[in-house]
Amino acid sequence: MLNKYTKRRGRLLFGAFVGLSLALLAVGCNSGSSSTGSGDSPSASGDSGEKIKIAFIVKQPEEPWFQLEWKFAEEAAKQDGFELIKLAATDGEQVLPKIENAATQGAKGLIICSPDVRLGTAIVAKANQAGMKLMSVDDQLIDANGKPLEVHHLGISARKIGNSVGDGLYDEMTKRGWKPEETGLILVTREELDTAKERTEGIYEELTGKGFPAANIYKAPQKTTDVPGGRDAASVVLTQHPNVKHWLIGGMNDAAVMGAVRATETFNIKPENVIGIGINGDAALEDLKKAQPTGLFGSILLQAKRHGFDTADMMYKWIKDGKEPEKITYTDGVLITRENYKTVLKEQGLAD
Ligand code: FCA
Repeated sequence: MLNKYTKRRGRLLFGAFVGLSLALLAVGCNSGSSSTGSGDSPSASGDSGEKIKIAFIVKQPEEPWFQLEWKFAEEAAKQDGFELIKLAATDGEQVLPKIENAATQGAKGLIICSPDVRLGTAIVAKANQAGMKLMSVDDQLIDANGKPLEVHHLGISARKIGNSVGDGLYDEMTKRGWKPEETGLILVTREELDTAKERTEGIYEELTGKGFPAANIYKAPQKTTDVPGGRDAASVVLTQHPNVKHWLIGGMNDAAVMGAVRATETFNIKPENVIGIGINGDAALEDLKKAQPTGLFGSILLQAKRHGFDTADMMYKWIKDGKEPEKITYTDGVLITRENYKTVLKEQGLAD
């Protein structure tokens, strides 16, 4: 009887010891995590002790613009102490699997520039299902009816930036003394993407508003949004209009305009008869740096840092402190040419 009692008490004591040890171990783990210096708390990271993870999915990883966005998002990761998961989804089919991949890796937030914005509803559903906060960057997500979704977004003031391109083209055309009736505009378009449509409409309205003849504006729809896509689209226009004396070129970004400039070279049109102004300030730099001027006159330099660093930093604060980002943020840009690009890049912290 005494023996039995002692045994039971022994078991109880052993149980209490194990329980206490486990509790101490748990405390130990938690205090260990808060001393990692990452600044994340167990509630912020979801499970105790892990760094917050944020996924950044881009549609064209080969485009310098998206490399810059990633670079600046990395800077935010370093500053804030979160882990950045960089993923590329180059076509619509890759989008949902890449989001799943991010979720499996433990991402608590997702920033996306989708190769197909019409997947908006599915992207929102997938992010919700995975418990990830969601922001779109550059290209706004839309629903099945083409209506923008209420997803936190950071993009460019597309129409205004298009207006700046139109303004720059008109200004340079006037400086060169070209007659509008002897000048054509190749407008490389991508109308299925809203931000692209707004940009090229902005170019169109600015030029026609200044008196440039609408009849001399030739739309060149691009099949792919890269340099070859711009080149092929422009080649069609150049073939159809061999008698135009001078050419202006505009499009949704540098790649589109660079492609069109390359096409004018193939058609043996002299650079002094071509004024191309891009958007982004990325691929265009290649031409601006060349010793001899090409038809690429300039580009509207966008604020890649705000698109990469700010989105990632906003996402981090949203996850960690529950601080919701602005619903919509629009950024603007500034014209760079051979004359000013070095100074402007330096001012913006983008010089090599
Ligand atoms: C779109 C374009 C990019 C860049 C960005 C701001 O995503 O494809 O080149 O202009 O908007």
